[in-house]
Amino acid sequence: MPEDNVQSLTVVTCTAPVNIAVIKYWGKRDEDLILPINSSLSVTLHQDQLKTTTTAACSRYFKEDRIWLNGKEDNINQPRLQSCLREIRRLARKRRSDGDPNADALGYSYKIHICSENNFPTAAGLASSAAGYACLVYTLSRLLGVDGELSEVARQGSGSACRSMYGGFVQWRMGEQEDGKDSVAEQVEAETHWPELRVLILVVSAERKPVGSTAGMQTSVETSALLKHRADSVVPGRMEEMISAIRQRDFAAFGELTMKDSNQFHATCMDTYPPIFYLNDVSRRVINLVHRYNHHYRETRVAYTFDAGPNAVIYTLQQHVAEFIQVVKHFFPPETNGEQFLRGLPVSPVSLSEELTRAIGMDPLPKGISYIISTKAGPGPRVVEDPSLHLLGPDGLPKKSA
Ligand code: 2P0
Repeated sequence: MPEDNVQSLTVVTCTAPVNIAVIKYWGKRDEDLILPINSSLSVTLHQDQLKTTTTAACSRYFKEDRIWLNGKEDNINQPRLQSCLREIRRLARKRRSDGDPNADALGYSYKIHICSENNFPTAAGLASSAAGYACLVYTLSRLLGVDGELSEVARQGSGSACRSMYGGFVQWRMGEQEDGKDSVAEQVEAETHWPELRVLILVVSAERKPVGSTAGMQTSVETSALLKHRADSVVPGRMEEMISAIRQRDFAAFGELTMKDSNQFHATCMDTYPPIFYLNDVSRRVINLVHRYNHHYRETRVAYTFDAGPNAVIYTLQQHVAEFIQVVKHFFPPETNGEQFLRGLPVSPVSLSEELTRAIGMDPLPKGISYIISTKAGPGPRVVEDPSLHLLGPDGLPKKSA
Protein backbone atom coordinates (compact mmCIF):
# COMPACT_ATOMS: atom_id res chain seq x y z
CA MET A 1 0.00 0.00 0.00
CA PRO A 2 1.43 3.42 -0.92
CA GLU A 3 2.33 5.84 1.89
CA ASP A 4 -0.29 8.41 1.00
CA ASN A 5 -3.03 5.78 0.95
CA VAL A 6 -4.71 7.06 4.13
CA GLN A 7 -4.78 10.69 2.98
CA SER A 8 -6.20 9.70 -0.41
CA LEU A 9 -9.26 8.09 1.14
CA THR A 10 -12.50 10.10 1.16
CA VAL A 11 -15.07 8.64 3.59
CA VAL A 12 -18.70 9.54 4.33
CA THR A 13 -21.17 7.87 6.70
CA CYS A 14 -24.95 8.45 6.67
CA THR A 15 -28.07 6.93 8.19
CA ALA A 16 -31.52 6.48 6.64
CA PRO A 17 -34.95 5.50 7.97
CA VAL A 18 -37.51 2.76 7.40
CA ASN A 19 -40.96 3.79 6.11
CA ILE A 20 -44.33 2.08 6.51
CA ALA A 21 -46.93 2.69 3.80
CA VAL A 22 -50.50 3.61 4.65
CA ILE A 23 -51.43 3.60 0.94
CA LYS A 24 -49.56 0.63 -0.47
CA TYR A 25 -47.32 0.33 -3.52
CA TRP A 26 -47.90 -3.00 -5.26
CA GLY A 27 -47.19 -3.46 -8.96
CA LYS A 28 -44.85 -1.99 -11.58
CA ARG A 29 -45.51 -0.66 -15.04
CA ASP A 30 -41.75 -0.69 -15.80
CA GLU A 31 -39.58 -3.34 -14.13
CA ASP A 32 -36.19 -1.82 -15.02
CA LEU A 33 -36.86 1.78 -14.03
CA ILE A 34 -39.15 0.64 -11.17
CA LEU A 35 -42.19 2.70 -12.13
CA PRO A 36 -45.34 1.86 -10.14
CA ILE A 37 -48.93 1.35 -11.32
CA ASN A 38 -50.21 3.57 -8.48
CA SER A 39 -49.06 6.35 -6.18
CA SER A 40 -48.41 5.47 -2.52
CA LEU A 41 -47.96 7.23 0.81
CA SER A 42 -45.98 6.35 3.91
CA VAL A 43 -44.83 7.50 7.32
CA THR A 44 -41.06 7.66 7.84
CA LEU A 45 -40.14 6.01 11.15
CA HIS A 46 -37.74 7.49 13.68
CA GLN A 47 -34.09 6.47 13.29
CA ASP A 48 -33.57 6.22 17.05
CA GLN A 49 -35.37 2.89 16.79
CA LEU A 50 -34.82 1.68 13.20
CA LYS A 51 -32.14 2.74 10.78
CA THR A 52 -29.59 1.68 8.22
CA THR A 53 -26.04 3.07 8.54
CA THR A 54 -23.85 3.16 5.44
CA THR A 55 -20.23 4.20 4.98
CA ALA A 56 -18.90 4.80 1.48
CA ALA A 57 -15.27 5.52 0.66
CA CYS A 58 -13.45 6.24 -2.57
CA SER A 59 -9.76 6.13 -3.30
CA ARG A 60 -7.58 6.04 -6.35
CA TYR A 61 -5.95 2.95 -4.83
CA PHE A 62 -9.14 0.87 -4.78
CA LYS A 63 -9.06 -1.78 -7.52
CA GLU A 64 -12.79 -2.49 -7.73
CA ASP A 65 -16.15 -1.49 -6.31
CA ARG A 66 -17.00 -3.64 -3.26
CA ILE A 67 -19.90 -3.88 -0.80
CA TRP A 68 -20.32 -5.43 2.66
CA LEU A 69 -23.82 -5.88 4.12
CA ASN A 70 -24.25 -6.60 7.84
CA GLY A 71 -20.63 -7.73 8.08
CA LYS A 72 -20.46 -9.97 5.00
CA GLU A 73 -19.16 -9.12 1.56
CA ASP A 74 -21.96 -9.18 -1.01
CA ASN A 75 -22.14 -9.18 -4.80
CA ILE A 76 -21.63 -5.65 -6.15
CA ASN A 77 -22.85 -6.68 -9.63
CA GLN A 78 -26.54 -6.85 -8.74
CA PRO A 79 -28.42 -4.84 -11.40
CA ARG A 80 -30.21 -2.51 -8.93
CA LEU A 81 -27.01 -1.74 -7.04
CA GLN A 82 -25.32 -1.03 -10.37
CA SER A 83 -28.19 1.30 -11.42
CA CYS A 84 -27.73 3.39 -8.27
CA LEU A 85 -23.93 3.57 -8.59
CA ARG A 86 -24.14 4.42 -12.31
CA GLU A 87 -26.77 7.15 -11.77
CA ILE A 88 -24.90 8.89 -8.92
CA ARG A 89 -21.63 8.78 -10.87
CA ARG A 90 -23.41 10.20 -13.91
CA LEU A 91 -24.85 13.06 -11.82
CA ALA A 92 -21.40 13.74 -10.29
CA ARG A 93 -19.77 13.83 -13.73
CA LYS A 94 -22.51 16.11 -15.01
CA ARG A 95 -22.07 18.51 -12.08
CA ARG A 96 -18.35 18.59 -12.69
CA SER A 97 -18.76 19.25 -16.41
CA ASP A 98 -21.34 21.95 -15.60
CA GLY A 99 -18.47 23.67 -13.73
CA ASP A 100 -19.86 23.40 -10.20
CA PRO A 101 -16.93 24.12 -7.82
CA ASN A 102 -18.46 21.91 -5.08
CA ALA A 103 -18.54 18.85 -7.28
CA ASP A 104 -15.99 16.26 -6.29
CA ALA A 105 -12.99 16.63 -8.59
CA LEU A 106 -12.28 13.02 -9.45
CA GLY A 107 -14.32 10.88 -7.05
CA TYR A 108 -16.66 9.69 -9.76
CA SER A 109 -13.80 8.01 -11.59
CA TYR A 110 -12.51 6.17 -8.48
CA LYS A 111 -13.66 2.79 -7.26
CA ILE A 112 -15.90 2.82 -4.20
CA HIS A 113 -16.12 0.63 -1.09
CA ILE A 114 -19.50 0.48 0.67
CA CYS A 115 -20.29 -0.98 4.07
CA SER A 116 -23.83 -1.04 5.41
CA GLU A 117 -25.63 -2.36 8.47
CA ASN A 118 -29.10 -2.27 10.00
CA ASN A 119 -29.78 -1.78 13.71
CA PHE A 120 -32.68 -4.25 13.38
CA PRO A 121 -32.82 -7.87 12.20
CA THR A 122 -33.15 -8.05 8.39
CA ALA A 123 -35.09 -11.26 8.78
CA ALA A 124 -37.74 -9.56 10.95
CA GLY A 125 -39.34 -8.56 7.65
CA LEU A 126 -39.12 -4.83 8.29
CA ALA A 127 -38.67 -2.83 5.10
CA SER A 128 -34.89 -3.19 5.05
CA SER A 129 -34.55 -2.65 1.29
CA ALA A 130 -36.20 0.79 1.59
CA ALA A 131 -33.83 2.04 4.29
CA GLY A 132 -30.91 0.23 2.63
CA TYR A 133 -31.21 1.78 -0.83
CA ALA A 134 -32.18 5.20 0.55
CA CYS A 135 -29.03 5.12 2.68
CA LEU A 136 -26.85 3.90 -0.20
CA VAL A 137 -28.02 6.65 -2.55
CA TYR A 138 -27.83 9.38 0.08
CA THR A 139 -24.31 8.32 1.17
CA LEU A 140 -23.00 8.06 -2.41
CA SER A 141 -24.47 11.48 -3.18
CA ARG A 142 -22.64 13.03 -0.21
CA LEU A 143 -19.41 11.23 -1.13
CA LEU A 144 -19.45 12.53 -4.70
CA GLY A 145 -20.98 15.95 -4.00
CA VAL A 146 -24.29 15.44 -5.77
CA ASP A 147 -27.56 16.99 -4.64
CA GLY A 148 -30.98 17.68 -6.03
CA GLU A 149 -33.73 15.15 -6.65
CA LEU A 150 -32.32 11.87 -5.38
CA SER A 151 -35.56 9.94 -4.74
CA GLU A 152 -35.57 9.14 -8.46
CA VAL A 153 -32.24 7.34 -8.02
CA ALA A 154 -33.29 5.57 -4.79
CA ARG A 155 -36.45 4.38 -6.58
CA GLN A 156 -34.24 2.47 -9.02
CA GLY A 157 -32.76 0.52 -6.10
CA SER A 158 -36.13 -0.42 -4.60
CA GLY A 159 -39.46 1.28 -5.22
CA SER A 160 -40.30 1.92 -1.58
CA ALA A 161 -36.78 3.36 -0.99
CA CYS A 162 -37.72 6.63 -2.70
CA ARG A 163 -40.11 7.38 0.19
CA SER A 164 -37.29 6.92 2.77
CA MET A 165 -35.46 9.93 1.24
CA TYR A 166 -37.73 12.26 3.26
CA GLY A 167 -38.91 12.46 6.85
CA GLY A 168 -42.48 12.66 8.13
CA PHE A 169 -45.36 11.92 5.75
CA VAL A 170 -44.24 11.16 2.21
CA GLN A 171 -46.04 10.47 -1.04
CA TRP A 172 -44.54 8.75 -4.06
CA ARG A 173 -46.25 10.18 -7.10
CA MET A 174 -46.49 7.44 -9.73
CA GLY A 175 -45.79 9.91 -12.55
CA GLU A 176 -46.73 9.57 -16.20
CA GLN A 177 -43.50 9.86 -18.14
CA GLU A 178 -41.83 6.82 -19.67
CA ASP A 179 -38.39 7.86 -18.44
CA GLY A 180 -39.61 8.03 -14.81
CA LYS A 181 -38.41 11.61 -14.26
CA ASP A 182 -41.77 12.48 -12.65
CA SER A 183 -41.99 9.29 -10.53
CA VAL A 184 -40.57 10.85 -7.39
CA ALA A 185 -41.16 11.14 -3.65
CA GLU A 186 -42.36 14.34 -2.05
CA GLN A 187 -42.86 15.31 1.59
CA VAL A 188 -46.53 15.91 2.44
CA GLU A 189 -45.87 17.06 6.02
CA ALA A 190 -42.75 17.07 8.19
CA GLU A 191 -42.27 14.68 11.15
CA THR A 192 -43.12 17.50 13.56
CA HIS A 193 -46.60 17.95 12.06
CA TRP A 194 -48.39 15.30 14.15
CA PRO A 195 -46.37 14.74 17.35
CA GLU A 196 -49.04 12.60 19.05
CA LEU A 197 -48.92 9.96 16.31
CA ARG A 198 -47.25 6.74 17.50
CA VAL A 199 -46.17 3.55 15.76
CA LEU A 200 -45.96 0.08 17.29
CA ILE A 201 -44.35 -2.76 15.36
CA LEU A 202 -45.68 -6.11 16.52
CA VAL A 203 -43.01 -8.56 15.45
CA VAL A 204 -44.95 -11.74 14.81
CA SER A 205 -42.28 -13.99 13.45
CA ALA A 206 -38.66 -13.73 12.46
CA GLU A 207 -39.10 -16.11 9.52
CA ARG A 208 -38.22 -14.91 6.07
CA LYS A 209 -41.20 -14.05 3.90
CA PRO A 210 -42.32 -16.82 1.53
CA VAL A 211 -42.64 -14.71 -1.65
CA GLY A 212 -40.46 -11.62 -2.07
CA SER A 213 -42.16 -8.33 -2.93
CA THR A 214 -40.53 -7.99 -6.35
CA ALA A 215 -41.66 -11.41 -7.59
CA GLY A 216 -45.00 -11.20 -5.76
CA MET A 217 -46.10 -7.91 -7.29
CA GLN A 218 -45.03 -9.09 -10.75
CA THR A 219 -47.38 -12.09 -10.52
CA SER A 220 -50.13 -9.82 -9.16
CA VAL A 221 -49.79 -7.43 -12.14
CA GLU A 222 -49.99 -10.40 -14.54
CA THR A 223 -52.96 -12.14 -12.95
CA SER A 224 -55.07 -9.93 -10.65
CA ALA A 225 -57.97 -7.98 -12.11
CA LEU A 226 -58.59 -6.62 -8.61
CA LEU A 227 -55.12 -5.05 -8.57
CA LYS A 228 -55.84 -3.23 -11.82
CA HIS A 229 -59.15 -1.97 -10.45
CA ARG A 230 -57.39 -0.85 -7.26
CA ALA A 231 -54.70 1.07 -9.16
CA ASP A 232 -57.08 2.66 -11.69
CA SER A 233 -60.16 3.39 -9.59
CA VAL A 234 -59.42 3.18 -5.86
CA VAL A 235 -55.96 4.57 -5.06
CA PRO A 236 -56.30 7.99 -6.76
CA GLY A 237 -59.22 8.94 -4.48
CA ARG A 238 -57.57 7.40 -1.43
CA MET A 239 -54.40 9.44 -1.94
CA GLU A 240 -56.45 12.64 -1.79
CA GLU A 241 -58.39 11.49 1.29
CA MET A 242 -55.23 10.33 3.06
CA ILE A 243 -53.40 13.60 2.44
CA SER A 244 -56.35 15.54 3.79
CA ALA A 245 -56.64 13.28 6.90
CA ILE A 246 -52.93 13.84 7.61
CA ARG A 247 -53.12 17.61 7.06
CA GLN A 248 -56.09 17.81 9.47
CA ARG A 249 -54.57 15.30 11.92
CA ASP A 250 -57.84 13.38 11.73
CA PHE A 251 -56.89 10.03 13.28
CA ALA A 252 -60.25 8.34 12.66
CA ALA A 253 -60.04 9.06 8.92
CA PHE A 254 -56.31 8.26 8.78
CA GLY A 255 -56.74 4.98 10.67
CA GLU A 256 -59.75 3.77 8.73
CA LEU A 257 -58.11 4.43 5.35
CA THR A 258 -54.89 2.77 6.53
CA MET A 259 -56.72 -0.42 7.54
CA LYS A 260 -58.84 -0.52 4.40
CA ASP A 261 -55.83 -0.04 2.17
CA SER A 262 -53.86 -2.78 3.93
CA ASN A 263 -56.85 -5.11 3.60
CA GLN A 264 -57.22 -4.31 -0.10
CA PHE A 265 -53.53 -4.91 -0.73
CA HIS A 266 -53.82 -8.35 0.92
CA ALA A 267 -57.01 -9.00 -1.06
CA THR A 268 -55.05 -8.38 -4.28
CA CYS A 269 -52.48 -10.89 -3.02
CA MET A 270 -55.28 -13.42 -2.54
CA ASP A 271 -56.59 -12.51 -6.02
CA THR A 272 -53.14 -13.22 -7.50
CA TYR A 273 -52.88 -16.60 -9.23
CA PRO A 274 -51.46 -18.66 -7.63
CA PRO A 275 -52.45 -16.71 -4.50
CA ILE A 276 -49.92 -15.12 -2.15
CA PHE A 277 -50.45 -15.23 1.62
CA TYR A 278 -48.53 -12.80 3.78
CA LEU A 279 -50.89 -12.71 6.77
CA ASN A 280 -50.86 -15.64 9.19
CA ASP A 281 -53.09 -16.64 12.12
CA VAL A 282 -51.42 -14.17 14.46
CA SER A 283 -51.88 -11.35 11.93
CA ARG A 284 -55.58 -12.15 11.63
CA ARG A 285 -55.92 -12.21 15.43
CA VAL A 286 -54.32 -8.75 15.60
CA ILE A 287 -56.84 -7.51 13.00
CA ASN A 288 -59.71 -8.87 15.14
CA LEU A 289 -58.24 -7.44 18.31
CA VAL A 290 -57.95 -3.95 16.79
CA HIS A 291 -61.54 -3.98 15.53
CA ARG A 292 -62.90 -5.23 18.86
CA TYR A 293 -60.87 -2.61 20.76
CA ASN A 294 -62.13 0.20 18.53
CA HIS A 295 -65.67 -1.13 18.68
CA HIS A 296 -65.60 -1.12 22.47
CA TYR A 297 -64.78 2.61 22.44
CA ARG A 298 -67.04 3.33 19.45
CA GLU A 299 -64.05 5.16 17.96
CA THR A 300 -61.05 4.36 15.73
CA ARG A 301 -58.26 4.59 18.30
CA VAL A 302 -55.81 2.17 16.73
CA ALA A 303 -55.18 1.06 13.14
CA TYR A 304 -53.18 -1.85 11.71
CA THR A 305 -51.29 -2.24 8.48
CA PHE A 306 -49.34 -5.25 7.11
CA ASP A 307 -46.70 -5.39 4.39
CA ALA A 308 -45.27 -8.41 2.61
CA GLY A 309 -45.07 -10.43 5.84
CA PRO A 310 -47.05 -11.26 8.99
CA ASN A 311 -45.80 -8.40 11.26
CA ALA A 312 -48.43 -5.89 12.27
CA VAL A 313 -47.66 -2.19 12.30
CA ILE A 314 -50.04 -0.27 14.54
CA TYR A 315 -50.68 3.44 14.23
CA THR A 316 -52.28 5.14 17.23
CA LEU A 317 -52.14 8.31 19.30
CA GLN A 318 -49.92 8.80 22.33
CA GLN A 319 -52.84 8.77 24.80
CA HIS A 320 -53.82 5.22 23.76
CA VAL A 321 -50.37 3.61 23.52
CA ALA A 322 -50.01 2.37 27.12
CA GLU A 323 -53.44 0.75 27.25
CA PHE A 324 -53.16 -0.84 23.82
CA ILE A 325 -49.76 -2.38 24.66
CA GLN A 326 -51.31 -3.85 27.81
CA VAL A 327 -54.12 -5.26 25.67
CA VAL A 328 -51.56 -6.87 23.35
CA LYS A 329 -49.72 -8.34 26.36
CA HIS A 330 -52.98 -9.69 27.73
CA PHE A 331 -54.05 -11.44 24.55
CA PHE A 332 -50.55 -12.47 23.44
CA PRO A 333 -48.86 -13.28 26.77
CA PRO A 334 -45.09 -12.95 26.14
CA GLU A 335 -42.40 -15.38 27.13
CA THR A 336 -41.51 -14.46 30.73
CA ASN A 337 -37.81 -15.33 30.61
CA GLY A 338 -37.32 -14.14 27.08
CA GLU A 339 -35.77 -10.94 25.83
CA GLN A 340 -37.33 -7.57 26.52
CA PHE A 341 -40.90 -7.54 25.13
CA LEU A 342 -41.26 -3.79 24.71
CA ARG A 343 -38.39 -2.04 22.91
CA GLY A 344 -37.89 1.52 21.74
CA LEU A 345 -39.74 4.50 23.20
CA PRO A 346 -40.59 3.79 26.86
CA VAL A 347 -44.23 3.31 27.85
CA SER A 348 -45.46 3.20 31.45
CA PRO A 349 -47.53 0.16 32.35
CA VAL A 350 -51.25 0.62 33.07
CA SER A 351 -53.87 -1.81 34.32
CA LEU A 352 -56.73 -3.01 32.16
CA SER A 353 -60.38 -2.92 33.15
CA GLU A 354 -62.13 -6.25 33.18
CA GLU A 355 -64.85 -4.64 31.14
CA LEU A 356 -62.38 -4.03 28.30
CA THR A 357 -60.84 -7.51 28.28
CA ARG A 358 -64.31 -9.06 28.48
CA ALA A 359 -65.54 -6.89 25.61
CA ILE A 360 -62.62 -8.02 23.45
CA GLY A 361 -63.31 -11.57 24.54
CA MET A 362 -60.61 -13.47 22.61
CA ASP A 363 -58.65 -16.51 23.82
CA PRO A 364 -55.10 -15.49 24.70
CA LEU A 365 -52.39 -16.89 22.41
CA PRO A 366 -49.14 -17.26 24.38
CA LYS A 367 -45.96 -16.15 22.55
CA GLY A 368 -47.88 -15.17 19.41
CA ILE A 369 -45.91 -11.93 19.29
CA SER A 370 -42.19 -12.05 20.03
CA TYR A 371 -41.66 -8.35 20.76
CA ILE A 372 -42.95 -4.82 20.17
CA ILE A 373 -40.91 -1.87 18.87
CA SER A 374 -42.42 1.41 20.01
CA THR A 375 -41.55 4.39 17.79
CA LYS A 376 -42.92 7.49 16.03
CA ALA A 377 -42.46 9.52 12.84
CA GLY A 378 -38.95 10.78 12.24
CA PRO A 379 -36.63 12.70 9.90
CA GLY A 380 -35.07 11.67 6.59
CA PRO A 381 -31.46 10.60 5.88
CA ARG A 382 -28.63 12.27 7.81
CA VAL A 383 -24.86 12.63 7.57
CA VAL A 384 -23.02 11.19 10.59
CA GLU A 385 -20.33 13.72 11.53
CA ASP A 386 -18.40 11.65 14.12
CA PRO A 387 -15.58 9.87 12.23
CA SER A 388 -15.33 7.19 14.92
CA LEU A 389 -18.68 5.91 13.64
CA HIS A 390 -17.41 5.10 10.12
CA LEU A 391 -17.97 1.44 9.28
CA LEU A 392 -14.85 1.39 7.06
CA GLY A 393 -11.36 1.79 8.55
CA PRO A 394 -8.49 3.89 7.17
CA ASP A 395 -7.54 0.91 4.96
CA GLY A 396 -10.99 1.10 3.32
CA LEU A 397 -12.06 -2.28 4.74
CA PRO A 398 -14.82 -3.00 7.30
CA LYS A 399 -13.74 -2.20 10.86
CA LYS A 400 -15.39 -5.27 12.28
CA SER A 401 -16.77 -8.39 10.68
CA ALA A 402 -19.72 -10.44 11.88
C1 2P0 B 1 -45.12 -0.56 0.31
N1 2P0 B 1 -44.36 -2.88 -0.16
O1 2P0 B 1 -45.76 0.38 -0.22
C2 2P0 B 1 -45.45 -1.95 -0.19
C3 2P0 B 1 -46.53 -2.61 0.61
C4 2P0 B 1 -44.71 -4.13 0.44
C5 2P0 B 1 -46.16 -4.06 0.69
O2 2P0 B 1 -42.98 -1.49 -1.20
O3 2P0 B 1 -39.46 -4.48 -6.27
O4 2P0 B 1 -39.37 -3.87 -1.75
O5 2P0 B 1 -37.89 -3.31 -4.72
O6 2P0 B 1 -39.69 -2.03 -5.89
O7 2P0 B 1 -40.10 -1.63 -2.67
C6 2P0 B 1 -42.23 -3.65 -1.04
O8 2P0 B 1 -41.75 -3.47 -2.34
O9 2P0 B 1 -40.25 -3.68 -4.11
C7 2P0 B 1 -43.22 -2.60 -0.81
P1 2P0 B 1 -39.28 -3.35 -5.30
P2 2P0 B 1 -40.27 -3.08 -2.65
O10 2P0 B 1 -44.30 -0.35 1.21
